[in-house]
Amino acid sequence: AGAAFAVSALVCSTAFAQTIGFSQVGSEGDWRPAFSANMQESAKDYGIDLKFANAQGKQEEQLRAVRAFIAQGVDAIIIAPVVVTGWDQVLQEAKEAEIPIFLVDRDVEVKDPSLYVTRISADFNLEGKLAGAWLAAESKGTCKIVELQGTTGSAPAIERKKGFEAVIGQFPAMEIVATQSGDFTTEGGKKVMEAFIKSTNNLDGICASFAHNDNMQLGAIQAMKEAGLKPGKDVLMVSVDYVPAIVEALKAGEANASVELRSAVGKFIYPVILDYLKSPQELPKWIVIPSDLHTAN
Ligand code: GZL
Ligand code: ZN
Repeated sequence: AGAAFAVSALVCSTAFAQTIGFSQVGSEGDWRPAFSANMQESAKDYGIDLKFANAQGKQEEQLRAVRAFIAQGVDAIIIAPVVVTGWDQVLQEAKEAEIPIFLVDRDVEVKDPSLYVTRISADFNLEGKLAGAWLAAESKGTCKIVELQGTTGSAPAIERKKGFEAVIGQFPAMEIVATQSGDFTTEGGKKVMEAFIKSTNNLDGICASFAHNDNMQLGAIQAMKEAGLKPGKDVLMVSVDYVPAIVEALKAGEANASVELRSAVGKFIYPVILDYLKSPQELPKWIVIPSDLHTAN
């Protein structure tokens, strides 16, 4: 009877979904909730039982969630790591438990890249380059820029800055004159822009605002309007994500450009994971999801 029970249990479990744990950064801004909704919705299309954990932006919560997934014995774990450092230990524990790790959206810096199967995400460095190239063309290579950085230590903040600077660095008269983190939130962007308005005498001589995401730019737009300035006219406004609220601002002439970051990415992510679970094999360490720049017109 014991053996029969075990066999039927085995048949039963494989008949149902793969169980996958997903440790999500949080719900800051407009892009992340859209990404979360897509991951939860599209999991059903792939017969995946998705265990969703929202860390509210705290890495220790992500580590706790990953350890819980390991204890549960899920088939795979997906992580959108809030910052790039601090992951070696927990990924090592997943490896010892023989649970494959897939990175999405953001990135980690680990000594041993075999600690995760692959990373499926956009190319943040390219996004920074696209924003920089658009601004260089728009400003004809002369522009003093204020920069609203994303979450300190996060891959998008690090790489968007690098990409943007790689392009504007080719123009001697393009320069970031003030930079500060607004942590990817609307409130954070508003506070940072209020500080810039004060420190530059109402953005005197400032040609553009480059924000690592649209939510901080939307906060900046609020701050500028409250100071009687004209975002999109007095100051060029370029950011990343292309969320609905920035599309409205583009239409209203209060923003000028946004690089689209795809949020409907479950259809890229889940097939890779299911194929791997069916037959594990070496995968490229990074599978890139395209981003494209959109302007007002
Ligand atoms: C980038 C993603 C960023 C978005 C922000 O893939 O991690 O985090 O650009 C979000 O809107 O906060
Ligand atoms: Zn598009």
